[in-house]
Amino acid sequence: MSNFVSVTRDGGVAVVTIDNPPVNALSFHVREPLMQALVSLRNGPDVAAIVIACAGTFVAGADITEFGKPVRQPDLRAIIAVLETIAKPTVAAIHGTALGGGLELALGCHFRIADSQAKLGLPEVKLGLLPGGGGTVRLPRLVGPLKALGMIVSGTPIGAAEALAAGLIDAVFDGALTAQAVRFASEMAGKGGPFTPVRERDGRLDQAELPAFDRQAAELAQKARGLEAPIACAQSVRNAIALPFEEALAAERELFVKLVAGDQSRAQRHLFFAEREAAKVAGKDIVRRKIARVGVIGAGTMGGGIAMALANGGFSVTVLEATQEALQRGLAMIDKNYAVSVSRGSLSEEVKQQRLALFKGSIDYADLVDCDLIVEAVFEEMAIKKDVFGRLDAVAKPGAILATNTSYLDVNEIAASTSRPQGVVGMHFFSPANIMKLLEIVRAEKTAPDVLATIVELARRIGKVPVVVGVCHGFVGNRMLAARGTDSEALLLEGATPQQIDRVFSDFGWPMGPFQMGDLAGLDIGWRNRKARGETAMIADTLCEQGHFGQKTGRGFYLYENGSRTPAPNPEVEALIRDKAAEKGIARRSIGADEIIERAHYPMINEGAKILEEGIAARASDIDVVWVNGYGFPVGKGGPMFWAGLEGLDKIIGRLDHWHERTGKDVFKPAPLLRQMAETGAWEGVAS
Ligand code: 3H9
Repeated sequence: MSNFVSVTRDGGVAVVTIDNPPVNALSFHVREPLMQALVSLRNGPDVAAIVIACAGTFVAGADITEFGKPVRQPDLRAIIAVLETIAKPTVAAIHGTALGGGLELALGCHFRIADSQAKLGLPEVKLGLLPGGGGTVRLPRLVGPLKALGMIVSGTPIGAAEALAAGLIDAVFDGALTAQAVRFASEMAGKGGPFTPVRERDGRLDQAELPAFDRQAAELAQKARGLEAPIACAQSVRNAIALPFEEALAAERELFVKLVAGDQSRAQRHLFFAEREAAKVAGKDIVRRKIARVGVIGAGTMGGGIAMALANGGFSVTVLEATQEALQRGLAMIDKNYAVSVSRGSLSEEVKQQRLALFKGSIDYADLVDCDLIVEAVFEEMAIKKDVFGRLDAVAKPGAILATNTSYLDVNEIAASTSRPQGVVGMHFFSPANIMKLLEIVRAEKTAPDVLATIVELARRIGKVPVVVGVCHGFVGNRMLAARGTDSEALLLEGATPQQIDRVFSDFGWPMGPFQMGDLAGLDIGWRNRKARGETAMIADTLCEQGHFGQKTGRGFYLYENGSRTPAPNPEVEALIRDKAAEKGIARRSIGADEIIERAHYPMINEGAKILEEGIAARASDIDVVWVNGYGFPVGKGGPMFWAGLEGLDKIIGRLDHWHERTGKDVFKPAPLLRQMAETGAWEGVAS
């Protein structure tokens, strides 16, 4: 008996219960007593069957904090090996989540039964890994190779009903699960066996399926965009079909060991913990405000998306617009967006109707009087925002939280336009707001701690990844984005082309490069911002002056002929770049990928260091969470600050010095914190 694993008896059935909160990870202190319990029950003369159950939730996987440290025996594979030597029926009783090593443990049992709400999956790929406890070789034996491939490469868990239909589990029960498992186990014991372990069930592994399997695996590999884990997952499931069990199992181990020690998995594990860390705000015991009804001001693209995100989290939403016409247009767009989800099969008609029933439209501020939270998403201009907040101040009930969705403006100034700055906070959603995960929560000078804590909790409830940031122009994300783009035009003038720069970005792992991105978002947006700040960008400004705003006008840095969304090189842009370079007397030269990487990415890291210095972000890992979830920074590189550690801080500082000397631009001047961290080795902690 241990604190973490206990054994009780119910007639001839032994129930082994794992209790290692919060998620029953298979830490060493669980594995050791679990192994002892199984060994002793295996030969126990009066034990007819064994149930493995859990307190709280079924096992959610190996203990991720143990990765990268020496493995302490018994490891999970040894435990499963012992399970498979047990001749009596073994039953996993699954409720909550059976994930990763948890599902692998269950696959070591003869039978699996589950609660109807249970979720089962092998999400290791999301940590840059493959299932390393035999999951890739056992799962295909139960559900078939193609289904296993889909589950393992996506990492997405399935529900109990689907698991039953696929053959992963043997029965679904509602109510007292352990009692059902005991009944099930004694029934099986009554049948007398022999009971076949999963490893010996080869019926569903058909060599003839290999060509179809390879086709599907090749498609998945294309989508992996430089990530090693999805490829390794597919290879390992293929081994399950092509190799004898033991050989396939050994090959899986080899791949796991390689991945777990690699930079990509380290990066993805860093992000797993970084996201959870970012969601913790100081003062765990702060009482949150109650949020039931929310208001959203503005039903344009952003306001509509925010309203949908909130309704998807179960909140009643009052959408406010300036005119009936704008309101109807906005509500119709929301309806249409849900209809698209229904047509794609990701939402049922019934759920769509439930969501729509949560919306109420209005053109009268007085209708916001019941709202506990009001999110403003109107035009990005200080005077307009202040006007809106003045009106809100007049109608909102005491204690209501007033949030602005500004992406650049000073939230302190917005808060000061009300009589209750302590109730004002920034909620910077990313477009499309109903899809994108990131939520920058802007803590203004006077934002009350309970307001902040309430919004962080609400963000989690609506499925967002929250990061608390301080007030500055562009907050964490857009401020670093500006730093990333500072030298883009110089690169063009000195010899690079938009397509060359974009290719370097996609080879790095970005979903797209900056010029494709600009064309997609609309070049007029940046143009308007630059004009407001008295800034210029020679090439982009010229395109805008000619009426070329990117995809929406069919022409930008690229050509989009006949409504195509695929960018084609634009010879006129290339000519424009050459002309402007000649005008400025710049001799164009060939520019390599390394130079593009460093002139775009190093200033961004430098800006990140300044953001830390100023306390705009609390931790380097918060910055990584912002960039991975809001801007598509490649997960396999762990975010800009983690990647900086991989790249080497000394190298980065050396190159920043070099470019600072050559260009005189501030973005290249190494931040004191960067130098300090390089000297003290403190960055090692950031990148570990
Ligand atoms: C694996 O199994 C490898 C094997 O194939 C091979 C072995 C040889 N370990 O997410 P939450 C912590 S790889 C350690 O906020 P929720 C988490 O950090 C693993 N810690 O809760 C947090 O700590 P804190 C495959 C873990 O209710 C606390 O638990 N499995 C682990 O929103 C609460 O977490 C996975 O990848 C862990 N495995 O969601 C599943 N899991 O409070 C990973 C969680 O100090 N886990 N913690 O910040 C999850 O997806 C979610 O945690 C889960 C619960 C859905 C289970």
